[in-house]
Amino acid sequence: MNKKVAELLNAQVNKEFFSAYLYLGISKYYAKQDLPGFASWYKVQAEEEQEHAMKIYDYLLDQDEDVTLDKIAAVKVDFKDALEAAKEADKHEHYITGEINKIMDAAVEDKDYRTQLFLNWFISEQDEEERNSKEVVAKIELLGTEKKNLYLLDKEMGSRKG
Ligand code: OFO
Repeated sequence: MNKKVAELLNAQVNKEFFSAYLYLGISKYYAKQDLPGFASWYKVQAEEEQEHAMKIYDYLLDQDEDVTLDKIAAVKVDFKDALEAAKEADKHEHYITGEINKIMDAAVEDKDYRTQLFLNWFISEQDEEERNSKEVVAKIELLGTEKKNLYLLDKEMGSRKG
């Protein structure tokens, strides 16, 4: 594998673990706001992000590449309101999509067809994740951030299993 592609994939392992950490912080915020459904939704999301990190980790090792496990940066664990927390997640998903696209650009440039095939899964996953995070923001915007308004949405959020 080309050095640049391997380095970008390696950095993405850290970014996916950071995403897990970020979502755990958001989950913690909602738990403290007595919104267990929201807390559970973001906790499920945090678990998914760890799976993403491990997918890339396994791919690198399968390709006989090395993996460095870098420090994971601290995340925000407090927000102004439910909307700010949901927007943080939405903004982050757009950032991650950009990072995945950069790896794809490098793989295309290197004619690394195997990595392109591997990354296709992440391209569709990002499409889904952007849609999900945008939907949460839109629903909170519709209902407003008062806790009594978020009560029904909290029940719906809590039904997410994976
Ligand atoms: Fe790993 O998909 Fe979100 O960040």
